[in-house]
Amino acid sequence: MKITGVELRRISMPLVAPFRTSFGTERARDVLLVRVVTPDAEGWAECVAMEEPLYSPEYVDGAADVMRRFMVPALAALHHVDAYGVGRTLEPFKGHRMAKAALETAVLDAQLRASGEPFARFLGASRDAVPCGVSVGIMDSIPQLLDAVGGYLAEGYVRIKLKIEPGWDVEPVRAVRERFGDIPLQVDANAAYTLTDAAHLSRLDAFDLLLIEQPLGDDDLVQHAELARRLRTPLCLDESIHSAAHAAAAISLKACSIVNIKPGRVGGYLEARRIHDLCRAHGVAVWCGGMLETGIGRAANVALAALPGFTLPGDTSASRRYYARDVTAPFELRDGHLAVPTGPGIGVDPDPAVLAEVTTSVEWLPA
Ligand code: SMG
Ligand code: MG
Repeated sequence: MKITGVELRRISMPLVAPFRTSFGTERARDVLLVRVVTPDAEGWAECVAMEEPLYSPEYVDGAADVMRRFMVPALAALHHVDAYGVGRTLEPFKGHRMAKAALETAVLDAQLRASGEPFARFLGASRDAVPCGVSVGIMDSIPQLLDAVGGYLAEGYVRIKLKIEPGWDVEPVRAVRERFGDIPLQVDANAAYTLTDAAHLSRLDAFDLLLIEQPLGDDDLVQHAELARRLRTPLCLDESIHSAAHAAAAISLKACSIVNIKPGRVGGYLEARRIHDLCRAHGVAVWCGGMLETGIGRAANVALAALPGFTLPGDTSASRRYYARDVTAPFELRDGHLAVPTGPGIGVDPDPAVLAEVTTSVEWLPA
């Protein structure tokens, strides 16, 4: 496959409700969609970089810039490109994994559409539907939180994740446990604590949580290992795992016993699959994280979540949990599950009319 050109399209997607985490409140996503055009097929992908560098160092304008300035020219110069070649070609450029992931995914989508193979089959999926959890933001009050959780449970979500931060941790968890009993429940701190909070965090042990996700800083692997020794609740890493090498280090250090896999964070679905394989071989459970994706990103995540090592429900919620109108046909929850797309490539297409309405800019980068 030779690349004809790459389209960078920005769309503005208002969320159905604000989503508050320890690092800020999302009200709308400014999404960068990538379309790779080849003579055989076109491929789509969604870049998960957020508007501001608060979850990770990447941000959406930076991702567009590094693609435009360095990555797309490097790929466009190749006489032949496939998904494996994207990673090799972009390796000299340090970091920028969300940008790399989007380009690799769009090339993989084009390649699989050309050969008629679904993403899930290419990755090695073993299921045709995946159980879904939902991530519940920090709220202004406990009654508001209980209403939100109650609503999601009524919709059928099989696991609840509560966002926590200092001042919003033990009490909301206790309230949810008291109201809803023995539901599968976990928490995510987005790096809001330090090791000096270990005694406080150990109060969460009383609530039989599935896991505590990323309590400490991104580069605090050693401290996470120490914290894991002091907690009964299993420790899961998100922001700290940028690659299979990081996952290997975390496992060796016993810094976590569970890994949240987000393809964008680790540079793409090929690296995500390597992390899955590594964790599975070590008996470390994995689950698929979320970055408030539209249907484009969600389709590929649901395919990944169907791999055999994804033994915990993911943050792969239905379209309506995020957007009143998705850019693809909406993903809908059935019995707590989302169906894995079966069509070639990511198996979904953006609706051109919706896309036209939400687009804020389009840039064509010819090869
Ligand atoms: O996609 O449902 C989703 C969001 C899941 O909580 C979620 N993501 O740290 O895991 C995480 C956060 C990162 C994005 S917050 C804007
Ligand atoms: Mg997280």
